[in-house]
Amino acid sequence: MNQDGNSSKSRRQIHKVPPPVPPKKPRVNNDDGSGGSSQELSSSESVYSVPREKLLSCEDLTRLPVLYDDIVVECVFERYSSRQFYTWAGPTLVACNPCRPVPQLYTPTLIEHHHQQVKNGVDHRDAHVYSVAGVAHHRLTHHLGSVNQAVLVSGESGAGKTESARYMLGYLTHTETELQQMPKSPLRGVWRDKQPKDIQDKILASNPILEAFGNAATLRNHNSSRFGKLLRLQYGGCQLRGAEIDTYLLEKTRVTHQPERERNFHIFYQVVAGIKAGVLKNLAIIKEQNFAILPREVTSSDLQNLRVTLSAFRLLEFSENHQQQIFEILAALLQLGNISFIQGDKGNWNINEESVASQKAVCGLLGLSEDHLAESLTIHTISVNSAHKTSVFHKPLERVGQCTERRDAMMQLLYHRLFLHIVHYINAKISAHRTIWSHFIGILDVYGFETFERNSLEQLCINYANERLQQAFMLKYLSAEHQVMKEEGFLGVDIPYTDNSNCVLALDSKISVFTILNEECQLKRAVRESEACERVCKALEHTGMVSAPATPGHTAGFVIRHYAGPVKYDAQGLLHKNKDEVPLEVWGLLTESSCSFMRNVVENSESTDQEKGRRTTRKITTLSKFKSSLDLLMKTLQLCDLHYVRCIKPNAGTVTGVVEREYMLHQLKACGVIETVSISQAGYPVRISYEDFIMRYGHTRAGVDATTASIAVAKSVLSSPSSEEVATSLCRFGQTRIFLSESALYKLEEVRKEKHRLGATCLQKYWRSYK
Ligand code: AOV
Ligand code: MG
Repeated sequence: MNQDGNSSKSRRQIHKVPPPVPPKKPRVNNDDGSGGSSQELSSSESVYSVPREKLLSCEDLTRLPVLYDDIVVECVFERYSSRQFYTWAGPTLVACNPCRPVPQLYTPTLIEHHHQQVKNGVDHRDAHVYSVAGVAHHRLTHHLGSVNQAVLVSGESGAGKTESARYMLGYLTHTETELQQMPKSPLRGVWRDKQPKDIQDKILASNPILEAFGNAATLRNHNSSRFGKLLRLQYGGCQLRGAEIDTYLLEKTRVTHQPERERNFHIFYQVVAGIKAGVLKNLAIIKEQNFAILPREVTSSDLQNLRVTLSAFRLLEFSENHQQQIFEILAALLQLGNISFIQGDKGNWNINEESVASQKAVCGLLGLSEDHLAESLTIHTISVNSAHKTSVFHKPLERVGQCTERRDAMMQLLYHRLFLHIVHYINAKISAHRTIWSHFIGILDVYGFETFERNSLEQLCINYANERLQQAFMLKYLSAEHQVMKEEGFLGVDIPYTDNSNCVLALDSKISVFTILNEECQLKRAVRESEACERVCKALEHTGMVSAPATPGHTAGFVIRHYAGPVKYDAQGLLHKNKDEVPLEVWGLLTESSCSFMRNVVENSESTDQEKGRRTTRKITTLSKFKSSLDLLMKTLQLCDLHYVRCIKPNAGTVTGVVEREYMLHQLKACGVIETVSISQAGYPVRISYEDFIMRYGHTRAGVDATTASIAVAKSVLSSPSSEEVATSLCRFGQTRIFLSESALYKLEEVRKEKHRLGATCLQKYWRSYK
């Protein structure tokens, strides 16, 4: 019963005609936000049939009259130029980074405005990140859909994921406050907490702490998240009861190695700023000291941010003593980075005289003996098991690289464990007891797709995570949508979309990049990274997803064809990082510390045997750990209604005022927005069977089947006075189900409420009068 075959056909035909190619030059947007210079905008002639005013007023890309790629991007572009940073693509929100503060976009009045829009089920909700949070909240509190909700925020580095997540959290906690001011409902009474405001403040305070410890200035983003995060807001009834934070893959190598022109984690600069200003004391650091692990200057904003971190610590009930202990570990890390080595008479390595002061400071701060520290960093301990006893031999390390590797392993271990300790402590303060919450709204903010000049294991993991999320998006949204439409006989056509499952398979299936790199790490022999990469290329070339780098030789590695573009991964360091071994000697040193806080931080319960320095037969690699945590995340997401925010950067450098159209189009394509637009133009968020429809909105009559009865009811409620037919924008009748737009649903619900009010006896009369 396809009532609309024609219009869908014509839409597709439009798709097949190649559009005129728009000019490729980047455009400069005027800073006054007036929409760029008018001469430049005249190039919108390439948009032939869609006038600029129409593009500007188009809040939803799926409602564009013509669906050429360049018109979609033109629309986003024009809106951006006139400071309309948000646009819908069906249910997905496209959020463009304004690259400048726009406080007027995030006011309590606007929160209230969007809250009302969601509550009233208005037809066209204004495009805003508040609206996404609003819908998630509304579905959760009204038990529509699968109840648990998750908002997936994605986009390249610097596109605005963390900011979007922050604004959504702002919305959800604000709305909560509003609710609390409402008169007590019976349900709310049951769940009422003593101090709900307190829990909100605590959840909000977790942000600055995690950003201080987990974010750093990179070339692409001055506040780049170097870890992934899922924040789950726990709800009991309608009330926010607590929250829990999961973190993924902190980029701990940054503690010891910072890419050129990038910084270490913010917190280190905050510590130094704090010592200089006398805010932090007794950390065995003198004000003039310089640190090897801190490239780039400490700035005045580091001191301001330290104050924010400190007040967040207080809000989350980190005691003064606890804070001091945390800062002591950070100070010890700064000093450890200054320890260098010098060769002795017998070819052995010792701690350099120049760094003896740092050595002393580290030992004082961490409760270690100076000799033991020096030994652990420069001497290899070999234990040999014979029939009766275990003999231990000591052998000085031969190369200075081995000593610095030890030192770096120790620093990375300590920092990573400190980070986990802080997350754990925060969770203990903000999470609600399982008995008082039933559902959650998750906000997922993971690092965006990354491609640098040199890419290593970190990028491999990050890009893999993005592939998995992209796949979930494709599977859950695009292909499902496509399938449904086809089954219901609306489109009867294939809309091609980029399926990235081959790439995911090449990365993580039985014979894949991951398994080969993991196998190489199990081998007893010395690491041969370039050979491992060659193996990867040979074994996977046939997939078309993996290839050898174009210029072999010194640039060993492999190239992966990701959905967002090809990325070359360097062989160097790949297996070493994947093995992620903590040398036995370092483990022995730390666990024998006289500082119980440090011991607790290091020996947390999640450590594997291997991490505890014990010998195990099978090594657990970084890749396998990361894959398991992602599998778990995907499982969690499967139980949720998913909402998508796609963040887009106007230019690669996140520079204010520069808009590169081609670059935007690339992102819109890579994250599936272009495809979403073509598929979801049909935009019917609600699809229910005729049986369910008639049960809910009508009444069964003898001799009339559910389909006929449903169509009659739908027509009576939804058709305009002048016509018998229902507008296809409101509703379509499929083979098995009825497809409703949001406004149609709203109208039907209104009538249903009325029906209940009037009572079943008046029903007949009611329907007649409605006609
Ligand atoms: P990311 O989270 O997507 O990158 P951020 O959310 O940190 O990116 O945004 C990068 C910068 O862009 C911010 O520090 C702001 O200066 C600016 N920005 C982003 N969104 C907005 C907004 N809505 N209004 C004003 N300015 C904004 V990364 O974490 O690097 O992948 O690892
Ligand atoms: Mg971020």
